[in-house]
Amino acid sequence: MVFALSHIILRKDMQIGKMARLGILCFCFVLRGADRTAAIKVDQAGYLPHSPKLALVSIEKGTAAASTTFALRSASTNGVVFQGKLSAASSDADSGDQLQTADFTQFNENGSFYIEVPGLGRSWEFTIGPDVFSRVYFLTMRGFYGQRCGTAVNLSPDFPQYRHAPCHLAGAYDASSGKTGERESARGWHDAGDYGRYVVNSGISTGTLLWTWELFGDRIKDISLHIPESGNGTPDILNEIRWNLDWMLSMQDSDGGVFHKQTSSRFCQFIMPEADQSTSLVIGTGQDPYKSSCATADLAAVAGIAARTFKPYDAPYADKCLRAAESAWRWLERYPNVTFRNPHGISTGAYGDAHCQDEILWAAAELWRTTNQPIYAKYFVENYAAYLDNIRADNPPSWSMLADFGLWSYVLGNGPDGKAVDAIKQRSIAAADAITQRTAANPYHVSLTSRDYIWGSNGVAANYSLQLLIANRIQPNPRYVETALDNIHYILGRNTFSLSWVTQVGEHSFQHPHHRPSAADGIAAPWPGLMSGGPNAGRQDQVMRRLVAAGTPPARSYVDETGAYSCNEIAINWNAPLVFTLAALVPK
Ligand code: G3I
Ligand code: 9MR
Ligand code: ZN
Repeated sequence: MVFALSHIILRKDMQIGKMARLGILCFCFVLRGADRTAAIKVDQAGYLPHSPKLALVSIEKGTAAASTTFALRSASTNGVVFQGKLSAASSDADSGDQLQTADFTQFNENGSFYIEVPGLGRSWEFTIGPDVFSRVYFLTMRGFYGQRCGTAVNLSPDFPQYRHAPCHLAGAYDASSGKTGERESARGWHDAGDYGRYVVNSGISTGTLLWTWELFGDRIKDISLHIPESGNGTPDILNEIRWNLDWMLSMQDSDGGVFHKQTSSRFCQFIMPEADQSTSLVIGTGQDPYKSSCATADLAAVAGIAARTFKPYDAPYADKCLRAAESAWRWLERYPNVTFRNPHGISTGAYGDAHCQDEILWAAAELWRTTNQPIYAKYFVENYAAYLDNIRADNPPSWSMLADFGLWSYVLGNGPDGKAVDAIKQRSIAAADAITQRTAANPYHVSLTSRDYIWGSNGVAANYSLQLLIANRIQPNPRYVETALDNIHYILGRNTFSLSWVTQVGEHSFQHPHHRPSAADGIAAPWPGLMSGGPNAGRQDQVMRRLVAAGTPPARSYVDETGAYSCNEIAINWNAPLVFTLAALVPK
């Protein structure tokens, strides 16, 4: 052990959990003499051939001289396959790191490799190949299956230990819904590390996945997710989406409005889903009309997309979605401004959003695209201009801001208003150009600005990639795709912690998500395919405030601890843009 210890360079200030530390120690002990160092940062899934391949090397404080060379070695033979010079150092303001670049773009052979820097150590392993992201796509998309509520879940055959019994089957109306009595509780995805289901967050997540199908279906249509529906003739991504869409549809009241969320009254302990015996309450606004405009518009948009994507596979279901979307729209005509705050006695997530006009714009665009009806086109054309400024280089979509989705959908559907289309295209390209330039200039090659290290910053990074890939549809540009890929490299290990922020991806992935099943199942490793929220300069939980010093640089404001929900929870709206981006990167 002492021998192994001396060969591991773990940054002293790196905040990782005890189990992870032990795991790394044992791992390195087995691989006698291995000297993996967090100072060398690589995408631990890997790199695509014929695309830029950069590793980053941080200069440890107190080190006398920076290294000057690096070697790329084969993971199987340890032989050197490529050598190069490290770049001059540059400083990264957001992490405080001094970074040198190891550029091995020229090396284009497939295989498994690691980077070695003389005097410093070696990196974790990674792969070069055309399909390096296929398994990550599979795992992250299958992560949604693991979040299924209302049914037994079992990640066999590859992860048979990860399973839970049917959960949250008891539903009832909360008084805030204006109704009483028992109420269905069926299907849907657990939102995050908690077991709530929230229509607003389901909206962007499900919409993003439906767009994944629409934009990249040719790449993913044959990828089996090993879910109960696999093989039924419908692509698995749509099968998985439907599980949540069914729940969203069930949240629609008979007047067309949609209740905001279905959760227990407060967050449960860290127990398995089936052990949470609390009632899943349908929660409303507490006063007439009880449903919220954001939730209703989110359902209108998502069911509006589903009405076209499910049509070839299940026409009656597509019709059902369309009727739901249209009745939601009619409700919004009467109630465009009903916002949501947690009613008395409810303390689960609020997903409170003071502005629902952006969600309504999105619904209009999707309903126009599906139906071609003038009523939706008219609404869009009369309202889009106020949102043009929303398409910027520092404002990717988020659960509370869906205007971009509306604007882009209108363009992707070849909207007839030339003036609108030109303006949206122009903004989208200008923003994508600026994101691309900024990312290239950022020492970590991540699109995040200093102000983007908020709750769910990894989701922000993934949504920058989504924004870039949409721009690439509008005006193809390989630099947009490369930049989208840069954010994936950041998420999968090319970051200050050298940590892959997707569970069970890479040799050095985070271990302690704020995720109840991962903490309660008695298995050391977390459930696979889930992305951490990531650094959050806001430090909005007690564990972060205890373990991450005030004044810590934003990109370093992270700790791999279960209790640190403001930086280490997982959530469906963060996994979704990751899935979207990965789908663009898997081979056709
Ligand atoms: O946008 C502002 C930014 O302008 C400002 O500079 C920054 C400073 O802290 O704050 C940013 O807002 C943050 C916002 O997230 C960004 O989306 C808020 O501080 C922060 O409180 C807010 O956090 C939300 C969190 O719930 C608390 O309400 C997260 O977005 C949201 O993802 C998260 O969602 C929770 C659900 O409530 C419950 N289920 C789990 C889920 C994930 O943690
Ligand atoms: O587990 C909850 C997580 O899903 C939420 O994002 C977070 C913020 O709302 O709250 C978590 O629950 C904590 C609660 O807010 C305070 N007591 C401890 C709970 C578990 O850590
Ligand atoms: Zn459940």
